[in-house]
Amino acid sequence: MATTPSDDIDQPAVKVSPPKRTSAGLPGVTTAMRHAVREMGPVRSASGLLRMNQPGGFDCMSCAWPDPNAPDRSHAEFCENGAKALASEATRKRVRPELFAEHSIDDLAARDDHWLNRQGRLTTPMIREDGASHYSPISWEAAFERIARELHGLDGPDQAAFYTSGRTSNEAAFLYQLMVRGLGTNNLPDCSNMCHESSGEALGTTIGIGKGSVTLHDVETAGLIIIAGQNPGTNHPRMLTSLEKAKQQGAVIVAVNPLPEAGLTRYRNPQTVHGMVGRGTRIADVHLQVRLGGDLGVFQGLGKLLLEAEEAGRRTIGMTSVLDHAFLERHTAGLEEYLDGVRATPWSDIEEATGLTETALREVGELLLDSNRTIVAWAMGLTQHKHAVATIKEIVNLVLLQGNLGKPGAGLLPVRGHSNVQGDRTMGIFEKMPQPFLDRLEAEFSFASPREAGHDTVNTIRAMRDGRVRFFMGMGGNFLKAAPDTAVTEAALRSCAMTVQVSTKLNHSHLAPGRTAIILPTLGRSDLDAQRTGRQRVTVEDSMSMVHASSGHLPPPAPDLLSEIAIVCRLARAIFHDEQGRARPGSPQADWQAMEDDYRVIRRHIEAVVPGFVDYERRIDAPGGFRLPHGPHDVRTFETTSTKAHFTRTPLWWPTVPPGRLLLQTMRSHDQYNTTVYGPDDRYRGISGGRRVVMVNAADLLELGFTDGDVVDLVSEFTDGVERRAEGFLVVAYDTAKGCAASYFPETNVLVPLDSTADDSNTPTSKSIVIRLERAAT
Ligand SMILES: Nc1nc2c(c(=O)[nH]1)N[C@H]1C(S)=C(S)[C@@H](COP(=O)(O)OP(=O)(O)OC[C@H]3O[C@@H](n4cnc5c(=O)[nH]c(N)nc54)[C@H](O)[C@@H]3O)O[C@H]1N2
Ligand SMILES: Nc1nc2c(c(=O)[nH]1)N[C@H]1C(S)=C(S)[C@@H](COP(=O)(O)OP(=O)(O)OC[C@H]3O[C@@H](n4cnc5c(=O)[nH]c(N)nc54)[C@H](O)[C@@H]3O)O[C@H]1N2
Ligand code: SF4
Ligand SMILES: [Mo]
Repeated sequence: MATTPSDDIDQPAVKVSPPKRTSAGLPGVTTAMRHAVREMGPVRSASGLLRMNQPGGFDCMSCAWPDPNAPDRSHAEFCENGAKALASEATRKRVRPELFAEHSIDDLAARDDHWLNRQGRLTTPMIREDGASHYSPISWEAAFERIARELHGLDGPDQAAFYTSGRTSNEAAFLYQLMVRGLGTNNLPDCSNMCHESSGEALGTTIGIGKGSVTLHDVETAGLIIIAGQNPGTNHPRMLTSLEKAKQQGAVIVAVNPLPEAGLTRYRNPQTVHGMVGRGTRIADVHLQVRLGGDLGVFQGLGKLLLEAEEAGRRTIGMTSVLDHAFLERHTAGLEEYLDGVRATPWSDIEEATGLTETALREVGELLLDSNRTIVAWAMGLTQHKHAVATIKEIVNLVLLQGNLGKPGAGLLPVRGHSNVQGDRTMGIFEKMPQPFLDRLEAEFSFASPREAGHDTVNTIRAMRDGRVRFFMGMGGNFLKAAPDTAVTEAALRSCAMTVQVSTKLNHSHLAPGRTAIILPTLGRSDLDAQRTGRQRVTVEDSMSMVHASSGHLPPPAPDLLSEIAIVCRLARAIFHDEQGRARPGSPQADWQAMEDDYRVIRRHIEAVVPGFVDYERRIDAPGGFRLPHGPHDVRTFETTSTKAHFTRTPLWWPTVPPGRLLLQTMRSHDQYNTTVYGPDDRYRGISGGRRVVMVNAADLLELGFTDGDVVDLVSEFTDGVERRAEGFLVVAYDTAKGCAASYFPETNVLVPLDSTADDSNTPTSKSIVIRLERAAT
């Protein structure tokens, strides 16, 4: 039986107060400044915050929400959580070799995520030798040499896997994938596999491009915006500014969420004086309190209502019918089959799947008829379910019906998480990159790229567990804590011959070492990056395909820290060059030294390999950068097999839960960035002082025989018969949909079975875990 590590049981005194109805505003600004000044001191705080998201400054490292056009930017173009992310990265605290000498790996492993993060920035390359209890310092060159030697000693390149988290710049990501493919493997798992993979898969197969279609201008001029499975007040705070603008121009907003999230109910914009003191804007006009996993039913129900209205001879506002027949005829395929499916789905099933009434859905159906510019936005509440891909395809169906794709103010908006997760994909961080990309990569660097698909995240864990992968490298991220089934993932990492982590901060992935383990500290976004040819800039791509420059300016935490790019270039030289410094036969023909010295050289290679980057260097001189082409949005072209957008017919499915059990979602608090815990509070939800909390509907508690304030174990039940257990959670009666519970990740990742993944995207189903509550042993 799997249990949570006892280290996490760090629950000073949980306090629960009524959830907030308003987000941000003055309390948000105060919290942000407190964090910033405590970590960075007043001078660094001011200097850092004023250059965040500004032309010539650095891109916020937190989420992937885009920046407004340069003329529309304010001097403080950041939010509370952006400020916390900067404070965490630009802290003045340092992890020095002494910390590793003082604390054994086991000792550090017993600390919680918050404690580890508080130790500060990593400064020195460290190694854990086979059998050692502690990490000790190693020189950069020796570290690269050890890694290269380990890689050369493998039976084949597919015994290695190279993870990427989504903060890595375009330039670093491009070189990293080149190095990995140069070695001969496509084992490039990334955080996207656990995040928006379902969106990429659904959009790729239906509209021919796995990215969202809308621009910031579209959001601000939409007539109706449906936000499903997303908590922007915490995770994409500046989205609220755009939503507020949209509302001022008459947009109606619908939230589809099992929880009444604060930012969606009322929002105070801290960037306007009015926002600081006023009552704020009510963002969502309608809240559909859907059951976890009920969204396929929601979108099928809405499609059914549009069909019904069409058959009744009604019209979408500004159109001559409900459906956009000209668009459907010209640009789509599969409409009839889809409509047959929708017709055949009974309302009783839709009501059961969603936990909503037909009447509630009818209200939103009317809103759809009142708008000819509709956007659907979504995030993890939709992507991390067994039927996530089908659900997102159902969103595409709904959007296509009224022609809401490729016209202003309308479209599809998967809101990305990590600040450059979309860019990393564009650069080739993908275990199954399309063949034309590999063709161009080969041509540019005169080598033979591997062609067979590699391992994604879940398959990497399986391969390590089974001894097929023996080398793991993480370019950022915290694989151990972000991945599902913590106990299995930990054993998998520990079974490797070598693990290597390129990191800014200490985390638990450093503390589940392979036989030999190496930590390579690196520069973050806000750090000045100076190379032989001078100060460098890197580029990133946001959720809306805008590519722009980012350059840090703060003095780095240690003088000899290397950038991610320098790390890849030096490691590649160690791998691909022989003792005489000559390139080994078959390796990519690349001048790694020139690329390390001058990042413009990397961008020239990117320009040759990745479509849409023509005139790269000049176009990032523009303050907001440039937008990559998006066929469906820009010109209504679809790179699918039929050159049309595809409707999909999916039988209605929803997760069912045996009696006495609940469906658990694992989500983020307001005080964390994924596995980085900034503090123990979740202000908007009224929870403070601890994270081991499970929110359950009061009626469910009554039925299950528990009360608010009980302490319970969460026991996950899965078809593999293994009982996974997370101990000691405080029960909080909370306004969530009936039958559903909510708790925070990463403490609950121990409950997510490795084999419970989404169909077609293999994303762990972190938002639907069947659990039972058990009274905790006292
Ligand atoms: N401050 C901060 N910002 C972040 C992050 C962070 O950790 N902290 N993480 C970044 C990353 S990598 C990502 S991917 C994004 C994540 O951004 P979100 O997707 O907003 O993150 P989650 O906390 O997982 O929230 C999921 C939301 O979906 C709802 N939900 C859960 N299940 C369902 C469902 O079945 N149906 C519906 N309709 N709703 C559901 C939850 O109630 C919650 O409101 O944020 C990014 N930004
Ligand atoms: N149960 C559950 N599990 C989930 C999720 C969920 O909702 N529920 N969400 C999933 C999602 S959406 C995601 S994206 C993943 C996130 O998975 P990851 O991206 O792997 O995790 P993070 O916590 O963002 O990684 C934090 C670490 O990144 C390192 N880091 C920070 N900045 C930099 C940098 O600039 N360079 C380098 N090299 N390192 C840096 C620091 O050392 C820090 O400790 O987690 C997934 N796991
Ligand atoms: S909305 Fe996201 S990108 Fe913008 S400042 Fe806030 S955390 Fe950073
Ligand atoms: Mo994510």
